[in-house]
Amino acid sequence: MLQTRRCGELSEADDDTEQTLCGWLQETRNLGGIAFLQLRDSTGIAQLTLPKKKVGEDNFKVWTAIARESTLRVTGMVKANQEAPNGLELVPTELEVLNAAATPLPLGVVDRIESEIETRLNARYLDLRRPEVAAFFRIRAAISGAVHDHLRREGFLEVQTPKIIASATEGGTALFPVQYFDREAYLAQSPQLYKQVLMSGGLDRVYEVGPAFRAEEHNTPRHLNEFISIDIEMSWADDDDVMGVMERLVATCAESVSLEAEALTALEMAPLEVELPLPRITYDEAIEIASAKADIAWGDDLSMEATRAIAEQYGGFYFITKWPLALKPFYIQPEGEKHSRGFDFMFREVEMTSGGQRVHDVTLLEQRLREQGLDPAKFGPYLEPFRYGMPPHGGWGLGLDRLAMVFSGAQNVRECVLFPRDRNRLTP
Ligand code: AMO
Repeated sequence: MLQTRRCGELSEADDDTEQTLCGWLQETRNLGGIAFLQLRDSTGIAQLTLPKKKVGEDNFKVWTAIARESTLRVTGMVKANQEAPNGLELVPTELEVLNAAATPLPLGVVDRIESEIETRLNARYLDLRRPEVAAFFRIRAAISGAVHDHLRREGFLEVQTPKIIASATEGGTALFPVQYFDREAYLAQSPQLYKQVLMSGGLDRVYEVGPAFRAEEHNTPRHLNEFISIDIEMSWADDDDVMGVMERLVATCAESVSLEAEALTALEMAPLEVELPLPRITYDEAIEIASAKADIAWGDDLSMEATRAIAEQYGGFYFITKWPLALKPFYIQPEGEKHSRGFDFMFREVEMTSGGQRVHDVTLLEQRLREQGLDPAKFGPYLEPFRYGMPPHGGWGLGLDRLAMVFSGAQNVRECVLFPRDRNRLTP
């Protein structure tokens, strides 16, 4: 390694030892006879103290003129100093500029001025140097780790399905076409049909964490054109069973996030508490609650206004179950004439997940395709496994980006995505 300690790792035990640190020059305070430089890496900040007499006139001049956010490698003696942050300072004997930062910076790293999110995303590499921005990705990684651990513990097998596909999964719109040699193909909107085929394959419980692409025109704080979808599919199970997996998974995520004390502090965020079981209200009940506050009738999709009214009663995470059949995709199991075994999982007014019990009877599935204006002939490879022994099954799809957003208290999903893809953004 280029360094012997990381900046945030200097401790009393290092007093009077020679150490080498690497990091970004955050700030220089030149008082004439002495200067203080702050060196930062992902673990924290170390103070470099430059007494002019000790480091020499020439070094002093050169070292105090280095541009902010340049990368440095510094060697020197560590000294206890009550006045230094963390009670320690390093007096350099050698200081090498590894890479000088040009000026001015496209985005301030320590400046108090709040920059627009678009400016920040354009200079994401600088934005990420701020601990309160990096914190979003520590929370996101904690959630992602918890998802894998939890689902494996519940016996789910991790799978990967193709992202270049021949036909739509979530209805005909919102597909990105790609040129596949001499044919037209599409980017996958969801692993939906593949994960169902795997149930016929006898894999029983599968999960996938992977990208999903939606050519939607939406430009909201919750929508992306590329997002990470956490999908499960489970055989011999109904909607209730997969909602159970969902709520236990969210409780595990909450536990993992609560261990990220530093990130939560940087975000000024109290950890979310999840107490099981989570409320389950039916769509019919939801409409009753919402219609008192919003202009809405049975059969309508739930607007933000409607879900806000429901969230007033249910607060954090909750399920809305048994949606009208007409509002759910063809693969969701009907219940009675008008209802379905489809559900949404919400956090306040934000939809986190949709899922349900699936149709496993091929005649009904073909009928449902036709009812939704889709041609069963175009779904050949998807329908075939349903003719040769398909178990009853259910599953759901959960947006990792939205999960990270609510667990980190972000107001915009883009905060929790390194390089978001939205209606206007294709770079960086
Ligand atoms: P759905 O289309 O509701 O369901 O997507 C599931 C979850 O994925 C997330 N999500 C998005 N996140 C960010 N930007 C978007 N544009 C976006 N679209 C969806 C949301 C949403 O709840 N096949 C079904 C799932 C299933 O039944 O198993 C599906 O894809 O958090």
